[in-house]
Amino acid sequence: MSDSPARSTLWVLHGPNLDRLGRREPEVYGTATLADVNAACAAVAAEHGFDLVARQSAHEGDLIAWVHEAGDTGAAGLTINPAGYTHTSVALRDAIASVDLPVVEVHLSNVHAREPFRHISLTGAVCVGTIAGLGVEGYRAALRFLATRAG
Ligand code: DHK
Repeated sequence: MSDSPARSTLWVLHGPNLDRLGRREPEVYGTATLADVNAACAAVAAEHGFDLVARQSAHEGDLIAWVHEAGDTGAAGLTINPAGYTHTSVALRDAIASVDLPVVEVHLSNVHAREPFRHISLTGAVCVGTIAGLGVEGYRAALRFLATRAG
């Protein structure tokens, strides 16, 4: 895992409150910590010969800048859990649409089985696809898909 971009990188971006995984509503989000999620992603990336760049922020502008950076540095693909911004952020959606980069949206929980406001994703429509409800396995599946697609 690395925090600086290089060629042959896969990226994973985590939105607000995901730094609290493991102790945040574990009945909804599970018991894996963010470090566990990133380790699982790094393992899948390494299996396929990629470095992983993993970052988390509660700030919309950080996520937007990192989407641009992933695109501008030639990343092979990006997995993003925009968390609450999924349902609110036109700006993050526009950032994803602005880069020439395959992006997969992941949610730990099955957002479709939750409150109606979580049924709408502004960001999902500009992603290659969305995985929801599979917990950490959803990140692994997204990384595998992006690595295979790039390879
Ligand atoms: C994470 C969040 O923080 C919520 O705001 C989303 C998503 C769902 C998840 O399931 O990973 O609604």
